[in-house]
Amino acid sequence: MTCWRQTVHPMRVRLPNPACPLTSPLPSTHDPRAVRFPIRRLPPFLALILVMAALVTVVGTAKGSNWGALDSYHLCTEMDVQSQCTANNGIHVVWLESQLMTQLRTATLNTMEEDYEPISGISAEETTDSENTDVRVFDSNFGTSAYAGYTTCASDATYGGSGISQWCRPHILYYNLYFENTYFQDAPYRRWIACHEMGHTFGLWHATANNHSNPGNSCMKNVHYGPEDVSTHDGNHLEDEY
Ligand SMILES: [Ca+2]
Ligand SMILES: [Zn+2]
Repeated sequence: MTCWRQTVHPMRVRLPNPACPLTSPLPSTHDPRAVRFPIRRLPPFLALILVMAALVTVVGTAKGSNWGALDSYHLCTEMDVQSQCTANNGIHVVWLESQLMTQLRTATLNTMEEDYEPISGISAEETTDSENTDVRVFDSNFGTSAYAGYTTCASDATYGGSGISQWCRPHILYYNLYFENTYFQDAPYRRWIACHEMGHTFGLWHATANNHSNPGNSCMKNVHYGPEDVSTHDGNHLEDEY
């Protein structure tokens, strides 16, 4: 969905699409077609109030709600591709099966170290103990109709927490080897999907305009060849939660 539409001549101003959420980005003031708000014509106190209100809005959208087991669609579910919750806390020890496709192993370890470890309150380290682990990583051929990757609760998972903080441990992270010779041959694709699936195990949902201040910057964007890194928004979100 395009969240800004452009009128025809002679005004050529961009107007918000009424079908879009209020969190859509404002038109850039560097864009000569954008409407410039006549703030300088307002009394100073009124201008100040408007600026403060804008700041509150920015802070508010930076904490959008794409995290946790928030509603009936985002719950800890055993062996269900729609499962969405978190492992028990921000400390993840991750076990990777020995026959995991080498390039997927590398992408997974890289996103743990480069994307998630630097986040305050988060730890993501490899373990050789498949039993005492937060996430088990597998690959298998699930066929063409399955997702390229997904996460779910293990069949022997322990459950805990309540409400938004509901968790299951261990999580399972699957890569679908149906795409071994297509998508998975592409390094940017591997970086995106590893960051994306690992984000799910930390409780992140897909980034949309409704729940993320800048979804286009997030590896939680649910598109192939999406961004390869954790967005500032999602990193801040995880710092807040853990
Ligand atoms: Ca843990
Ligand atoms: Zn996803």
